[in-house]
Amino acid sequence: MATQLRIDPSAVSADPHIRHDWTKAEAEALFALPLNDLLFKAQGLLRQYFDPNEVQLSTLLNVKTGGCPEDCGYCAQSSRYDTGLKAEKLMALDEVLAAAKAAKDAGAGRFCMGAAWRSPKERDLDRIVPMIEGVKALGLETCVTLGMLEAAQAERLKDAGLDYYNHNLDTSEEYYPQVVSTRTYGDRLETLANVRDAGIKVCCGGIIGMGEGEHDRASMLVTLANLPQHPDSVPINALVKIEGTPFAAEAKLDTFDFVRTIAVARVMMPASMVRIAAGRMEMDEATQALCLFAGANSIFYGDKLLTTPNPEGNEDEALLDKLGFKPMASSCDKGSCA
Ligand code: SAM
Ligand code: DTB
Ligand code: SF4
Repeated sequence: MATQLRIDPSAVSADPHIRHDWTKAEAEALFALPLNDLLFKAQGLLRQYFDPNEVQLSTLLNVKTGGCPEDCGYCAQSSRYDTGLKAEKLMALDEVLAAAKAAKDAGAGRFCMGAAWRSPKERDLDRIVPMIEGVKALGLETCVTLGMLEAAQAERLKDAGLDYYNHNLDTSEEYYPQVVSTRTYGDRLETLANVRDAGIKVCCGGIIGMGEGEHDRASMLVTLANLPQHPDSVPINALVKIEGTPFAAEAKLDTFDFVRTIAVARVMMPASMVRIAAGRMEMDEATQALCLFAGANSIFYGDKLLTTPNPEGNEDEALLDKLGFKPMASSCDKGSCA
């Protein structure tokens, strides 16, 4: 469990709030609550498990851009869609470490490296391992998202000192065929199991605003919460509409649907970090403040996500300052990430 938890981690399994037997009806009932009742519940749980005035800051870097063979219908990097993105080679180690150092200097606690791969090859991992080691040596928590992972590959990343692996469910199992056809929901769950079994912390969430219904959002959160362990990090992405992809013309997501998804995630996985992931460029300050009240306690920090813009660091700093939030210390600062 994250070192930032307020309660004794050994007490977590005996904790009635940490459940793995959620039903879809229960999750849908949470979504259906009057907003104030849902927010009150979520904020109360946030306060039991975390300092409510701390926000975890993760910086993203796309170390391998574009040219991906997968057909994920939301993605700028799929070679199946003409999104205007130019494919690039895997970045050089020194460039990655320079970006990580800049992120650390700007106040990030975690550095997440993404690659537009279906799954990494061994020779890819030969290049990723020194990146993990180098970023960790800078005193940052490390996260990578490289696609599907075999058990032995997960072990190799664990040995390199990797803290988190990001692999999202993206949506509900029912809606999933509308989004991706080149890998199954079962493939995703298998990767998550390989990561968990290797002892790497799991970062897993999804995307809201791809035409799914509230029952799909509820269903995805049930799958996440009923995993053998709650993911340590739960990124909730608002779809960033990418020209050329099948979801480019999707209707605008209602703000409160996003806020409710954050709040239900907080209620169902109270000891996990819940992140306002992609989509903050479209959110005004009040919406972001509401998400933070609804139980979110993590953001992507830095002016770029993978291929699309994110608010500038100084804008985020100003907003967090105005709201009285402090950056959460990374486990490295507390001496447990060496
Ligand atoms: N290729 C790897 C994979 O698919 O696992 C790693 C990178 S992938 C881009 C990571 C996650 O980012 C996706 O699973 C999806 O949830 C999220 N994502 C990608 N494009 C997005 C978009 N346009 N809007 C919102 N979230 C997006
Ligand atoms: C996650 O859940 N969201 C991040 C990260 N994990 C890798 C990615 C967001 C991508 C947004 C679209 C883009 O920049 O291409
Ligand atoms: Fe490739 Fe990942 Fe984008 Fe899917 S989400 S197309 S696997 S980069």
